[in-house]
Amino acid sequence: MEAMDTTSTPTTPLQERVILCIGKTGNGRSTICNVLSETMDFKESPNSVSETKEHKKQEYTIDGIKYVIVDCIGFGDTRLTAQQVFFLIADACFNVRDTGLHQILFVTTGRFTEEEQEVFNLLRSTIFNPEIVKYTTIVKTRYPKFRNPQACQEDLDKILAEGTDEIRSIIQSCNKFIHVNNMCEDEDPVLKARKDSRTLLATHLYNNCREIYKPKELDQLNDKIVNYMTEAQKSKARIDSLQQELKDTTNKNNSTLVELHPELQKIQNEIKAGQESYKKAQEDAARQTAEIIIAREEAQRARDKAKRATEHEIVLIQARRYGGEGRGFCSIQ
Ligand SMILES: Nc1nc2c(ncn2[C@@H]2O[C@H](COP(=O)(O)OP(=O)(O)OP(=O)(O)O)[C@@H](O)[C@H]2O)c(=O)[nH]1
Ligand SMILES: [Mg+2]
Repeated sequence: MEAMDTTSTPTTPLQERVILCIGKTGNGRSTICNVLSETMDFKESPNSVSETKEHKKQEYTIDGIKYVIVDCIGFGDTRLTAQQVFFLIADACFNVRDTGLHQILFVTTGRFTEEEQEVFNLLRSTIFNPEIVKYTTIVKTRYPKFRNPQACQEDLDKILAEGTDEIRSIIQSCNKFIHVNNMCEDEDPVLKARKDSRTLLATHLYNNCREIYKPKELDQLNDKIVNYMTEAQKSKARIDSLQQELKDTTNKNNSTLVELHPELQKIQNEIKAGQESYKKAQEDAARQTAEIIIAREEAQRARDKAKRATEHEIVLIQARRYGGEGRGFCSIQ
């Protein structure tokens, strides 16, 4: 898959080779830059916290060849919009417009997510042109069997077999697919795996990445970035003004509240007093109602008793009148 393109020219031995490291955040871009340069110049993220906030460009002489290594911002960081990522990647690419570039190292963990496909398409369609695939090496990190060519081939076959047509077309169109395992010092104290990964990458860069890719799209990218920046600046100005407005409104509300505070307190006290007196009135009414019910029941009992006494008296009178003592009549208590 040797790159052949009219926009490319072979590199002379002393000419610098520009390498762009692009990939999803946390996939190991900065680590690859360290591995290639045999330094720790690029900050590696210890956990899932994204470390590379803007692209970093450093020059090195490796095996007698001058390399310019560019560690681009990672995509997939939820704090950045797709547009911001576009701008940041495009900005890094625009940075190499004078020299052109030799190779993009597209760093992946092998699954090739939709996001990775989107960025890949962005590179092909907007930032560069479709020829970029010939200058792109896909680097799969965290592959423990990276030293075993047969295992690497089987892994690649599996990715191709399980992937969509789109993924297959991306991978097959690229310059090469390389497996590495850049373990940190805790995992591999003598960093042997990093040394071996470096040998693989450096050999590939030396042998297969000798041409410079400098498409006209790189010059036009400036206009795209300027337009994008205008939009970005407009959005930023709008956000700043909204934030100021929010701040002013909050301050105003706070001071109004402070002014109204004694008045509010008075109203609150009145509401509270009203609630208490209503509660007391309800309790009084309930108590009075209960007293009335009890009084009515007592009156009813007294009336019943008087009635019974009267009836008893009548029975006694009738008994005396008709010669009996009332025996045989019901007795009323
Ligand atoms: N085992 C193993 N660990 C790796 C490999 N590559 C990277 N790491 C570790 O993964 C973590 C993230 O690596 P980075 O190089 O910082 O990732 P990045 O893509 O630059 O991430 P951001 O800049 O944060 O977006 C670090 O702790 C690395 O040590 C690998 O191939 N194998
Ligand atoms: Mg990084």
